[in-house]
Amino acid sequence: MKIWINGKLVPERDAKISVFDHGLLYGDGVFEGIRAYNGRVFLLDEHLARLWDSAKAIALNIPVTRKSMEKAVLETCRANRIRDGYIRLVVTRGVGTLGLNPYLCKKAQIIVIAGTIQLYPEELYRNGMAVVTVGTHRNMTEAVNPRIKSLNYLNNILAKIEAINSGVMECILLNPQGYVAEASGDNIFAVLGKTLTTPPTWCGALRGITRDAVMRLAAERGYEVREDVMTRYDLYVADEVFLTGTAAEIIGVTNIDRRPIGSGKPGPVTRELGAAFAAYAKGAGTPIPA
Ligand code: PXG
Repeated sequence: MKIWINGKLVPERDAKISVFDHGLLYGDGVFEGIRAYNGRVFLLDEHLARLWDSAKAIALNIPVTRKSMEKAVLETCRANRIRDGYIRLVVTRGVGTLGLNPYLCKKAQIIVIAGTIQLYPEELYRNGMAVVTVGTHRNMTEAVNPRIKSLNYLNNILAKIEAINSGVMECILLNPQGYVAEASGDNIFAVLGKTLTTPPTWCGALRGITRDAVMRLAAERGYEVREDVMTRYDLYVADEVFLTGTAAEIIGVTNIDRRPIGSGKPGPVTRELGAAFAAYAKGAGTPIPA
């Protein structure tokens, strides 16, 4: 595998960063997870816009232009012969001292990895997934704002540990007020009749790029799409619940805290939007050069 690191493509064994990088020492940096479908990088502009916004929020200056970052992503895909894959774009604060001060870090480091990902086993996409709500709350918006896609994922990892320890693969995090925020690496939707509801970002949800795409596709298909405050009750009584994310794509949730959701199988709306998303993803995106 060839890795892009600071302007060069190098073999995996040479792709190394300093132990003084604040990305490692403090989780100080930002990232994106992006998919490629059918030889195209899906919604690359949207991912780069979010990366730049995350960087701005943590006062991190990305030392290249958006255009050259786009080139780095496409070049890394080309070098690894990616047609369908998963791209991890990481910007760290860079090498600094043994102290928090980010302004002492010389230069942000840019890393692009192009490989593959499978988040959940295929069987769960067919039959639906069981999840639990967990005791670890989503960060409050005035701490590390959940809208920032930062390298600091311990909050999500602590939640994920609780899920796995209770025998399921994914969890739902509530915000400090007890309202539904999102899953550990996915957004959440509930379907009731012809209405889709997802928590607003101020409740502690990342503005997911898959979330945005699904909201658009659902509206085009005549569903009412709302962002509204949600409690666990709204999930328990929904006809269908599904999660969205770049890595997860669209996956039905059929059991929450031991309550079966709807029929206990992925419902018709989840399947319709899953198919619509797959069709859209195949045709959209920035072509990877041959
Ligand atoms: N919420 C959070 C907290 C995320 O990290 C999403 C929602 C979905 O957003 P997109 O833009 O991808 O639709 C994410 C992104 C993993 C993993 O291994 C998941 C993400 C990123 C990196 C790894 O589960 N999800």
